[in-house]
Parts: sequence; structure tokens; C-alpha cells
Amino acid sequence: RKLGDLDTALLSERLRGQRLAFKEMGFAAVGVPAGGERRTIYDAGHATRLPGALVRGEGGPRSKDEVVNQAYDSSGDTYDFYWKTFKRNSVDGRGMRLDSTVHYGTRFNNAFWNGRQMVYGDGDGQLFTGFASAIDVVGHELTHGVTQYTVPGGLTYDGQSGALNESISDVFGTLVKQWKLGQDVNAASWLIGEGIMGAKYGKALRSMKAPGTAWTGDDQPGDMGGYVQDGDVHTNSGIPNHAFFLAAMALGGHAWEKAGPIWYRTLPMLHPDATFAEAARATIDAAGLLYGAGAEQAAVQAAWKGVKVL
Ligand code: ASN
Ligand code: ZN
Repeated sequence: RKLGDLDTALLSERLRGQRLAFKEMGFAAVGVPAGGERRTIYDAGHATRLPGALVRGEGGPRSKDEVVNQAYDSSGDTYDFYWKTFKRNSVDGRGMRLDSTVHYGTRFNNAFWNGRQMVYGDGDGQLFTGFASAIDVVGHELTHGVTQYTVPGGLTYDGQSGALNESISDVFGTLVKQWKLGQDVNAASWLIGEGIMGAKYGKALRSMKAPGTAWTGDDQPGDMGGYVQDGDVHTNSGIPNHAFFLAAMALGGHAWEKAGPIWYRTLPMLHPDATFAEAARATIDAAGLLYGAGAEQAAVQAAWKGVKVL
């Protein structure tokens, strides 16, 4: 179907039974929704069977294991961010329980969303020193769930749609962090995963400000001139990541207050095989819906031109 078709997007939201109050977006939420967040943390004990042993439930006492507390605290911050910024009640918009498993596998160098829950490895101590300690990584993984429930049909994890899927997780992952730290666009580092890499490899996993410069193996392009044909979804995501960075810098202030809502409003307008150019046009449409045909929309268009998608 044609992208940017508001009626179709709203219809598909309704068909999905979601009660996301998009009209209310941009207004701060008052209070906490009935039920609120419901977190459960499991310990895989270095095995790979999920979810593992329950080690902390919602409201339960802190664990002696700091990794358990990190997963608990940062998934709570991510819940709060989505609720207070977008009035979104959890990953599915309907109060879904947030399950996390820590100590997954042995020296496992990754974290992931498996379609139902978050999973965190401890890293091998060389390349990575853990994943749950980085709030933007936690926000990234949970946002894969948000994308799954908000883009009609999801975003296929391959090619440009896959790179968009990755970028959306980085966008809202860094917004969770910037929101938690109260940083404006100039104070933010725009790095993803600061502090989880072994120092000799670099400072972070990815840079939205300067894609390709975060660590020794960083192969991200920052514009279409560097697009990697058949590249990994985590490689070409540098392009839409940098577009968001450029839009946020142009809009200024807190990135979650203007640039964030535009990108969030775009999600229900995408489709499983969305291309970069389609996503660009959808963000421009979303900016128009939220702010009219003005400086915001022009800034979003300029950002995509800046990365040579338009
Ligand atoms: N940490 C990675 C991610 O969330 C795992 C993966 O490759 N899907 O993108
Ligand atoms: Zn991801």
C-alpha cells in the first residue's frame, strides 16, 4: 500500500486492536497507567535455555547480582520513557510484561529481543564486558518489541527494512538514555553502548553522530555514498541513524520532545519491506501531521537529504 496514507495507518492500528492515543502524543502523561510496569528477571546460569530461573519480580528486593538489577532498572526506565513521552503502556501498548534473561550462554557477546523477551549475554570480557549495564542497549532491545507491535506486519530483518528496524532501536535506545540523563541534543554523546566494550577496541558499539568511528570494527556508513550492498542490518543502519541525528540537531532542545515524536509517529505508517526513501517520506508526513508544514518538516527533509537518501 501507499506509504503516508494516514487513513490506512489508523485503520491498521485499529485492526491490531491497539489503543495507542496518537492524537495525545507530545503531552506528558499524568500518573501511571493501571497496572503499570511488570518486570520479571530470569537467570539462565550461563546456559541457553529460556527463560531460566526467576530471580526478581516487580517490586521485589534488589538482587546481590548487579546484572539482575541493571536489567530490572533499565527496563523500568524504558517503560517510563515510553509511558511519559508517548503514553505507551509497555512494548505492546497494552501493559505487556517485560521479561529479561541475564547470564545467557557462556561469554556470549550479544543481547537480543527474541520476539517475546530480552536476553543478555555477559560478553567474553575482551571484546564486550556485558550488555545490561548500558541503558541505551536495554532501550534498543525493548524497542525491537515496540517495532514488532507498531509497524503493521513488523519490519523484515533484512536489507533496508532490517537496517530501519535496527535504526529505530538505536533512535529510541538513545532517547531513553538522553531522557534519563536529562541531556539536550548538544550534551548527548549519540553513542550506542558506551562502557560495554573492552577499552582496546573502542568507546562504543555505534555512533549516530559519526557512524563508522565508534570502535575498531565499526563499518557503518553515514550516508548513501557508503551504502553497503547486501550489508548487515547493523551496518547500513548508520544511514537512517545519522538522518535522525541531523534532524534532532536541527530541531534542538531535548531530542525526545520533537524529533522523537516524529519518528514515533512514523512507525504505524511503515510496512514490512519499507525502504530508506519510503521511511524518509513517512517521517516528513509524520512531521506534517504533528507540526504542520513548517520548520520541523523542513528540518526532517533536510536531514534525509544530508544522508543522500532524498
Ligand atoms: N544485539 C543485536 C540487536 O539487537 C542482536 C541482533 O543481531 N539482532 O540488534
Ligand atoms: Zn537490534
